[in-house]
Amino acid sequence: MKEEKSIAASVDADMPNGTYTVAWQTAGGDGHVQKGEYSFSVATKAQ
Ligand SMILES: [Cu+2]
Repeated sequence: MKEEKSIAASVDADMPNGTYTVAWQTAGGDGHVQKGEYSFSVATKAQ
């Protein structure tokens, strides 16, 4: 059975519009480094 886990991080509530890249790194149960990155955009009208 695959065990699902998650990581959460908070960000500022009023981030300026733009594209942000999240670079994450952690280790698996056997100590091997796991890492990756993804991007997301903030685009609110009231700025
Ligand atoms: Cu491994």
